[in-house]
Amino acid sequence: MNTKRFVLGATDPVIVTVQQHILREQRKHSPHATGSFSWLLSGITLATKMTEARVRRAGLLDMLGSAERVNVQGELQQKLDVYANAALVHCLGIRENVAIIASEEIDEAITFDGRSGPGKYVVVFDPLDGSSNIDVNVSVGTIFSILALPEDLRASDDASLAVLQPGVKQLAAGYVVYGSSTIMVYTTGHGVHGFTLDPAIGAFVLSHENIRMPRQGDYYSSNDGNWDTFPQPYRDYISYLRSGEAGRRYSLRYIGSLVADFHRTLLRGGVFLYPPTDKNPQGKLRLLYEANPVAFIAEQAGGFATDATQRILEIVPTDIHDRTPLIVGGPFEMAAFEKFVQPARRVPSLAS
Ligand code: P6P
Repeated sequence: MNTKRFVLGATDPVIVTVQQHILREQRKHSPHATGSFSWLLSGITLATKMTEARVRRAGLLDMLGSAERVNVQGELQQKLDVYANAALVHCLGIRENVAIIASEEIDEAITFDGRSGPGKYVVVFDPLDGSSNIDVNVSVGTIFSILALPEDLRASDDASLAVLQPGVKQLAAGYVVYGSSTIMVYTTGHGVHGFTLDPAIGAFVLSHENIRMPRQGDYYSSNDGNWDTFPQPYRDYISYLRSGEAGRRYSLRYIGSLVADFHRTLLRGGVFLYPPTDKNPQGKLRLLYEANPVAFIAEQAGGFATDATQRILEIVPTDIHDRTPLIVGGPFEMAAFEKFVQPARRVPSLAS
């Protein structure tokens, strides 16, 4: 019987889905990988595709507006927040290698019974960051962080002990930005890679391999409405960026949705900063499921992320919903920032 040899890529465009990519990365770096991690990641991609379908049709499905409920943050939950959270809890709950999850929308960590021991994971996420922008059609996003379940954790131990790990312990982190296109960006510690959702085939397809932050950008990203309550070193720093002394006059770009503001900073360079303010003296952004994933991605792409006193990734959490100041950007902007906050000197020298 004649058989026709098929040479992959000879005729059809070669596509690499996020599942293929994570398996390839695992085999490259952990030859004995079982695909367990890829199975977990498929739970996240499925949940985000479910959310994306609702985000795209929010106005048609009565998914806009408030769910008339207040979450643990004291923030009015949007209907899409509730849906996005439920999608992630469901899709991760049916992955038997997920032992514990923690969500911005839920006060306590959720433990799935009987799941302890080696090869189990903890997943922390903000199901729909920036949701206050949904009703005005501004980009929103899902942010996630994946940690190993401590093998010595007993079923009787408080689940938060497994969640309260510093960012340097992350095995993987990523986000999905629901913007003009839907893009997933993730890292497992071997570079940063972006995948664009192709609605025609329902798959995240590799579109940005090995993303690197530009050494210097043209934008700073900050809510200057809080200017009067920024600590002086931050005001001096922003004035420096605006002045032209850095070789260009930086423009302000601020969407008010962390995932969108960081995605632009990752691709175009520059700096995003949410300093301490009178209203949020500890900073507004959440350490575990906003700052840590963003910091892991930034550092893997050649950037830096601090709270002005230390690397974000070295902060030891005390509570699932800890807040932190966040300054994250490219090498030039972060080296300059260090000079303005040196008196608080514990920021590791960027030159080192
Ligand atoms: P502000 C959205 O509510 C969010 O948590 C982040 O996505 C965003 O960066 C920040 O808050 C915006 O806060 O105070 O500028 O509206």
